[in-house]
Amino acid sequence: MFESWLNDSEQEKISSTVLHDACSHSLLAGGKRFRPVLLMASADMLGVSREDVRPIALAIEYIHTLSLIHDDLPCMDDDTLRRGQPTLHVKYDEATALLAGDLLFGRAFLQIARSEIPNAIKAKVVELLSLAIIDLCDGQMMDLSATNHSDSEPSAHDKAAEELLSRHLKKTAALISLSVRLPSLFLGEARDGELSLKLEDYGRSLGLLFQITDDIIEVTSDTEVLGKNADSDSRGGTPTYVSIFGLDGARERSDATAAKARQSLADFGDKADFLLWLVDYLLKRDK
Ligand code: GRG
Repeated sequence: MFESWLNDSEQEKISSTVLHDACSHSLLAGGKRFRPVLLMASADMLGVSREDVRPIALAIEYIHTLSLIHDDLPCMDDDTLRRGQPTLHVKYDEATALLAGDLLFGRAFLQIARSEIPNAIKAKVVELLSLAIIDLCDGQMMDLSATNHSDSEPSAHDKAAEELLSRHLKKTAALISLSVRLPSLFLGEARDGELSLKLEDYGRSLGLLFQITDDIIEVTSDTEVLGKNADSDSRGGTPTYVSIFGLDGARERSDATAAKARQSLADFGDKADFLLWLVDYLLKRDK
């Protein structure tokens, strides 16, 4: 369903076919669509129509995709492979990759602005999306300056673990959590007030689980299965769950985080079945 939304989404006219093709290359390169799937699953659980959240699903995938394009740039992670394809600056050039990312930013907010979402909800969606983008930038900056604390430093391990958590809550969990949380805005202020914290808690745990399992498969999978260069995060010496806690420690943390995610949905009964299944899917994934 999301793929047809993506294909059918209104394309604003731009004169450069290169820029147009560059955006399509990244968007259609076969991402997992994890965030739109979460948004639709949350809408389904809450009884909100998928059609209502369609512009938000598109906006979130645009923002996620642009963050990947920028993340791969030589001034950031300097990566050559993404979604099983050459990264955008490798296939085109750096300027095109930068502009394609910026263009997707514009497209994301255009989707929301031109939608039929009631104005009060629209304003809240824009506010929460903007805060998530700020978190992404902050988390990315932490990522770029993340260092390995030397073992001789007192409480170096705790400090490293604290930094890791804070970095991933922003860089990875913010947009994932927001995808789960946004549909409840359509239920009205009172119901949203009751549910939003539980949805955010689930989303944050799921985002962390996503990152912990990402760190695990970076060392246990190979590049062909991953569709990106294996071990690319630890290449530059950036601390990961595996480098800090070891493989077994990271696995213990993924189990504990999965349990927390399941607990946050306890009040939703069997309506939460798919979101609960996603927790198991993340625990077992190998790419
Ligand atoms: C202006 C939005 C914006 C961001 C600028 C570059 C940057 C700051 C942030 C990068 C954040 C980043 C790359 C976080 C990693 C999140 C993550 C786990 C990505 C992988 O997501 P998947 O596996 O990817 O869902 P696919 O390809 O399947 O969509």
